[in-house]
Amino acid sequence: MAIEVILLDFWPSPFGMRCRIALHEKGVEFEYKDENLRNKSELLLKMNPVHKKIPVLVHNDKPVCESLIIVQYIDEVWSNNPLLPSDPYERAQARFWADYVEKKLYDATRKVWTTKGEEQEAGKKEFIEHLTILEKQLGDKPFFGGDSFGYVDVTLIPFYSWFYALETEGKFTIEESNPKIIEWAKRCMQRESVAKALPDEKKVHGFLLELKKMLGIE
Ligand code: GS8
Repeated sequence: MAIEVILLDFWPSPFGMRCRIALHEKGVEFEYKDENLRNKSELLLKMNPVHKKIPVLVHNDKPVCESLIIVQYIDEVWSNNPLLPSDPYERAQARFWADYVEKKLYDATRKVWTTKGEEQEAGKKEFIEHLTILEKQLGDKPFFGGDSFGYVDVTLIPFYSWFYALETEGKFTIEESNPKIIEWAKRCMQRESVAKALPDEKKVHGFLLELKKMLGIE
């Protein structure tokens, strides 16, 4: 019988991590395939011919692409341990904040590690501004959706595995500006689904240094 669930992924990808966390949360068994993005597999090109990017969830031979769409799909197919709230208004709010993370955070992280001097300072400022807005939204709740771990947490927590690399490259400390985000991240890390899905922060930093070399960034 064909493997029911395959995840085409790349280990340092925050987008891939979202899908891993969601699958772990649901207790879904899956085959994990780590792609070489410089030499993409036939399967990846076939399953995501439009963007040719990971992550791709292949469910019964049918692909689902784009991490946030994949997480929502997982939540709908395996309905145990729901990630999105059932109330339509609450769902809309969760989607709004996931969309905020999506639109703002990745680009800001890139500015922190691909630039230097004034540009890097501006990148750090931007990144912290986004985290501060998210921190306000979190407030005193344990998780973004309240008492239980959910969709916005899944969307944001993968970036935590990049914090050490960003802090080292950017020479700053996120805890100084955003202590509540760090507390929240540590809380998320206590979940098996998250701890299993996120790579070691030093390994991510090593990867980033390699990437910088490859891109010719000093
Ligand atoms: C982003 C996926 C992506 O950038 C999502 O799934 O949420 N919006 C998409 N994937 C990257 C690796 S992570 O940086 C990728 O597959 N890049 C390969 C390429 O661009 O050739």
